[in-house]
Amino acid sequence: MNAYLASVLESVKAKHGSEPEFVQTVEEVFSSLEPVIDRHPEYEKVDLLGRMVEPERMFTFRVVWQDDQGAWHTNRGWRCQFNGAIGPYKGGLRFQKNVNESIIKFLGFEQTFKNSLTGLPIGGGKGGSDFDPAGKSDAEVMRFCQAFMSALYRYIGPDVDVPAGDMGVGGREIGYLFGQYRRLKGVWENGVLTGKGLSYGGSLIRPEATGYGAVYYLLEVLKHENDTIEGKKIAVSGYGNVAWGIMKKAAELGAKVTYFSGPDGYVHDPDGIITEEKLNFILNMRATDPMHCKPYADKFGCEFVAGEKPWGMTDVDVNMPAAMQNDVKMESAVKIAAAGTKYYIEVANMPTTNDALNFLRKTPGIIVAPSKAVNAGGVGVSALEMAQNSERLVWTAEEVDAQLKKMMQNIHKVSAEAAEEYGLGYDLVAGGNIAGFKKVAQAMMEQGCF
Ligand code: 2IT
Repeated sequence: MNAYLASVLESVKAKHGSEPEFVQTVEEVFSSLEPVIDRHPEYEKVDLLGRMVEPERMFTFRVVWQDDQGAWHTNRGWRCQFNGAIGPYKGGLRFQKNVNESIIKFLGFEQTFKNSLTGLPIGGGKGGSDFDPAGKSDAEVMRFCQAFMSALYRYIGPDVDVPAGDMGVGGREIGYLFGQYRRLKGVWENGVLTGKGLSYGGSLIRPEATGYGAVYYLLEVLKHENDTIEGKKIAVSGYGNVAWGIMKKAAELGAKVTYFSGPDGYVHDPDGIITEEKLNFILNMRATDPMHCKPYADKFGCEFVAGEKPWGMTDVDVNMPAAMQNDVKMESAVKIAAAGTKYYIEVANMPTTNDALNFLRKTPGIIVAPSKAVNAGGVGVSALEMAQNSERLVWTAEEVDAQLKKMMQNIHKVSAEAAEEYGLGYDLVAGGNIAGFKKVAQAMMEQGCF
């Protein structure tokens, strides 16, 4: 690694010893930037990387709410406004028990480059809370969301910072958050949040966008390899909104998801999750039981393997980790390499540990695509939702879907071209990092020191 990159990385490690996820993501992005930093000595002169690893602003707040029994609870809330050089901060809110500052910061850093890759004017941000949605009543979720927004509303806005959903935050939570924002501000500014319901400014295809976008990106990879999607078998992890979108689009295009997983283990359905009945069962299972996917196996009479992950199967063509960070560790990567499955398409944010990712990238015959490119269709359609809100217009599902597809084709293209430009061959991981970085770097340089 070039000396400047290494010195910034060292200082990140020294400053963030207790934030392993954040250090991991900085290390991952930096590992692709050496040729860019060598070609642009002007970046070192103004310490551009030292600036880039420091969020422009990040705050922590208290969120106090009352449960249905009248007991009071105090949670921590965060919003990280990581980089606003190319547009208003944009990124989701994650409500999950294990959320902490390191996780919010890693997601905000990733989001900056991902949002840049969409080609749309959105900066990087992320937020969330250590609130645990499991087992909470609807009224409790509403009171929590109202308390969360009461702390956050002064610091966001359609031209300032536009939160959305992430794990634990779906349409219901966005509705309560927006209701409270409107109540407190007394204005109709629905461009302040994305992932809204259709009745108050949501976009068609937003719920499907991340999963559909991932499959559109896969199509581009297959095209590059003179391959097609028909008949392909896919293993995904997770069964949330994103995995569901992958299942739906894959089925529509003649492929099928045959493995998926939950925290309790994995399900193998050799017929594929391709019928409306199965897809709807997944949606409902997610809404009612986010911790167990076994009910699917019970209902449709297929195999369930408790406590295991769906990696390293010899009867799939594509692996798509779509559950959470660091889901695929070295042990799983070794199994995937042994199975020789050609396409490794990351979907969740940072689903692979750095050692496992580097191992897979070096394994001959495996093509690795990085999540910050593959899952960018979600936030990309969020930006299209913002555009519709500011135009006071509603686009048809066909229009949004066509734009999403074009966006994913372009993300693949600029990634492949960036890798090519630096003599790296068809390296989508390095290409995605470089292409995402270049636009943010240029905007920061042109805007002067900040
Ligand atoms: O990780 C992500 O890109 C998201 N959770 C979506 C963010 C957004 O603003 O739609």
